[in-house]
Amino acid sequence: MSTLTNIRTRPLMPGFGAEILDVDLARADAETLKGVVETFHRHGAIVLRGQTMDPGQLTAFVAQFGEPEDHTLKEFTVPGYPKVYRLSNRVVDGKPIGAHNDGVGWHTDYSYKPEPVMATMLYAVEVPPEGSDTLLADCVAAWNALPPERQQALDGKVLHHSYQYFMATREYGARELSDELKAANPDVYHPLIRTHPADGRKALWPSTGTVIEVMGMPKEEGLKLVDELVEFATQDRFVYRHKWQVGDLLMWDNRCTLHTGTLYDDTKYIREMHRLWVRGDKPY
Ligand SMILES: O=C(O)CCC(=O)C(=O)O
Ligand SMILES: [Fe+2]
Repeated sequence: MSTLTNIRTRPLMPGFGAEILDVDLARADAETLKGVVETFHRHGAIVLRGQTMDPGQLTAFVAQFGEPEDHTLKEFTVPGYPKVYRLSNRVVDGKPIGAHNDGVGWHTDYSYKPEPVMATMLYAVEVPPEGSDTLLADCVAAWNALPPERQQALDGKVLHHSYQYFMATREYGARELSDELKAANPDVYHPLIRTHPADGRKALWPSTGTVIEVMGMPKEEGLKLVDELVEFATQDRFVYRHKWQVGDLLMWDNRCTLHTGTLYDDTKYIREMHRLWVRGDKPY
């Protein structure tokens, strides 16, 4: 247990993440909210359980962290709340209300953009009794665990990310992009090793899905390297597994983590999560 700010926390993993205790976000005062934001920046991820937040309250809360970011696929946002995106297998009047299995596979969000989102927030509206855990990998710990000569060989490498490639090839929800989406999402280049602006800590920052090459390496060899690094960073010793309950709010810092959703029996259960994003800056 720790009381670094005005709020009580306990680590999600040794050295990574914090569960924030005794805070009701719907009623929290400005001082408490400041403590929540500070805790987030220090720990890479936060969890608050037992919350009751409607889409308007979620939008107001995420704005404490920065500017809420828009979502790429507008059809899955909550009507009237453009910053709240639904992840769900629920179908209403024959139409899916959300993206299903959107984040299965290790990745960091919006990596196909010049300024990927800083933070992702998920709020559990309805969850299956089993499956659908969300996993977070501590990429600072992964970087620190690499031998110095390996660190030296990797530092400075640049990854080529492509939304078009990602959407055409992903296992769940692959689709051909409209000309409009293609034009709005040109390819981008990001460092493999990312520096956290808050304190200069470095993170191993590969991703799967959007990466099509490592600059300066033959394609196949580069992708093999990325796969190997993702595998390294997502070993159990670096991973926090979140088991969902209704009312949980989980938020992670995309600058220093990788994450993945996991499958569940979607013929038996309904899952509905509300996702919000906070704008980020250019990785370096
Ligand atoms: O559904 C999950 O557990 C993860 C979803 C995800 O990756 C995302 O929303 O960015
Ligand atoms: Fe994601």
